[in-house]
Amino acid sequence: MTPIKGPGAAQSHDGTGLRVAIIHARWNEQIIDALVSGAKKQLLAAGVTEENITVETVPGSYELPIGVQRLYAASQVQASAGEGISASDLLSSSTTDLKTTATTAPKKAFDAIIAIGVLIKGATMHFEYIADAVSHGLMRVQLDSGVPVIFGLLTVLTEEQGLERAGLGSSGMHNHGEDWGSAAVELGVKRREWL
Ligand code: DLZ
Repeated sequence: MTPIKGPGAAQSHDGTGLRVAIIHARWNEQIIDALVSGAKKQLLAAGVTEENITVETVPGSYELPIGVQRLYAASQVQASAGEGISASDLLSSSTTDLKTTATTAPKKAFDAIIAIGVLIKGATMHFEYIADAVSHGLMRVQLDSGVPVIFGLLTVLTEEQGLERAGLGSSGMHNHGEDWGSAAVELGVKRREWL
């Protein structure tokens, strides 16, 4: 029986030819690593090739919106210039530099970007401010740019809640990163159809 909570019955989408970026914060590394692995596993299972998956990091979740924006804009410049570029170059180069960077990777703009972070509530208001800013920032980037940005931000009250949602707890909860990988493929495919 399909559970009430969650995205309903599983849909199958062919990710062949899609190019997807995963950008993740480095805070709360154990949980992050499992979520990134789960997302990547689903991308590969849907037919996205290893060379079409770019993984990049930022220090904390607060940096996710600018990271997504830069990665996507740079990949668009690269695509229009007919060039390839490495993930670290994408984040470190200016737009002008990117036009002359040597080719190392596939040449199309990203079809979807998964932003992954784990915010754990502390004793101050930090959590609320960052969660609000990142949520709005990611939505703004996806609507301004038109590229699907998958919301992989866990906002949990305890470390245990984060571990559970990364499939590392004792309750048997699944790894939410897998859902995000599937969502990226679905949105990448549907976005092409909606053009
Ligand atoms: C500062 C901070 C704190 C307190 N907690 C987290 C967290 O739980 N998860 C996370 O991803 N990042 C955290 N950060 C770092 C901020 O996101 C950001 O990197 C710094 O404030 C620098 O802009």
